Amino acid sequence: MSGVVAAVDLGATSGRVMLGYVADGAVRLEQVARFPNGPVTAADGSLRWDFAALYDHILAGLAEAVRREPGIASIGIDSWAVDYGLLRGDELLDAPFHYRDERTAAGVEAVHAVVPFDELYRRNGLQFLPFNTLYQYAVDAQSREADAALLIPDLIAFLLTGVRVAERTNASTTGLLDVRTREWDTELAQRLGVPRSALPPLVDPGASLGAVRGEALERIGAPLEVVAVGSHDTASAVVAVPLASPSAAYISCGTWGLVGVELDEPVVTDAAREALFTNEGGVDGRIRFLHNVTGLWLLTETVSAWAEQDGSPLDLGELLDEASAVDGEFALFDANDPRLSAPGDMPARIAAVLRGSGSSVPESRAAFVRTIVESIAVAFADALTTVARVTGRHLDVVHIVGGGSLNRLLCQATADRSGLPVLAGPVEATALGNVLVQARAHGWFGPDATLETLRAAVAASVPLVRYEPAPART
Ligand code: LRH
Repeated sequence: MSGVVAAVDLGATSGRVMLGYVADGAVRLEQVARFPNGPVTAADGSLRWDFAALYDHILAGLAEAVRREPGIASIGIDSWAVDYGLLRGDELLDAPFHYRDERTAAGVEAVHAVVPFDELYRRNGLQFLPFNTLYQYAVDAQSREADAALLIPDLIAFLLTGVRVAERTNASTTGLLDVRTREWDTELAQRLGVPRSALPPLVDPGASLGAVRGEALERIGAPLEVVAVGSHDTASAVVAVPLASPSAAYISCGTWGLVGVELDEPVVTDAAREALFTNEGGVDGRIRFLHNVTGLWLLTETVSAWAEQDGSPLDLGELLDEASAVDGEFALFDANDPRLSAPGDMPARIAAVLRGSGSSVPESRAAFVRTIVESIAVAFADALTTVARVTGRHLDVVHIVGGGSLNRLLCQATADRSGLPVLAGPVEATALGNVLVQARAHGWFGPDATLETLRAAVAASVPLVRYEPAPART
């Protein structure tokens, strides 16, 4: 069976509108629009998203999608996790905060004073990340005045359809979802003073949310149905990882590198908590048992700081080629050092982290890039060792999907440092997962399609690049 859907896929550095064509068990994407995204500093100094611009790009992209392909069956929306918009009446109160805004430090203290972290982990299964939504609510006075808090994809779905829901995979990143029942933990919310308005009715990927209406309908030009997908981008990406067995791990590599495996049940042991592993909700009730590694953020921020110094753009591809040619010992740093998480002069910060640990700072830009890539690969390899230890799984391959799958240096370094073969691709895993969940909801994969059916479609449609690990270093 065949058809076409539209995917709105928003990452922390860029957004896309794609058409997804499904026919005979295979899938193909066509990019309709791509637009920049990123933190903006508001007049009060806070770090926010330029949501008005983002929404405008989405409407323009969807209008173009309809113009190119009038037969679109539905729209699905996914984005980065944890961030939300507040509504009063039907109005957005303010531009949503960016999760890298530093206000959350006070939120962490406030939450842990009421519910200690080990109890939180047993309830919500989330690794500690200072920006998890519950910490943001704790310092967001406006959230008490709002009559709804909607995560970014749910907010967009609301603006399109008027329907207020919380899609479950992304809701799992708020910290307020019970890791076992996958329902809101209302008792936890009450203890933390989170208003009920922040807990809209939950829906699962595949649910129909209704048709585009009002001003959005005028802009888009067709009353398209909005279908919930794995609206957390990582959940959609994991749908499109062609995992062949439980021994396969994945790294969804974009701004972040999300390193983990798929499980049927959560693991909330002391070992998992201490290893900083999270149990996020996947599509079809699966668990995304993974660790957040600071990923390409380190590279993109470095390159943009250099471009600013030079007053002209830099070609990352060229820099990576030069970095591949650098030999010898590479200085390494902890990619997850919290000093590297806010936007700013990344080369200076990495240099400070290197010096602080007694390492020398590479002199050339090529060597600096090599140090970044190797440091990310070391963090990936460590997370793979840990996931094998904590789950008791033997791993025999790691898939890298997302933008990082095109970074040959990173893929090879990950293979070398983990000792596992790397299968790279698809690059657009997130949009593919978004498209495939919609397609399944329309019945295009038959009545009994599982995630394995969808992954078989990816395997049949996208060539993967294999990187063998180099013989172990001595
Ligand atoms: C990746 C991602 C990740 C979250 C972070 C906020 O885009 O959604 O899974 O931890 O952004």
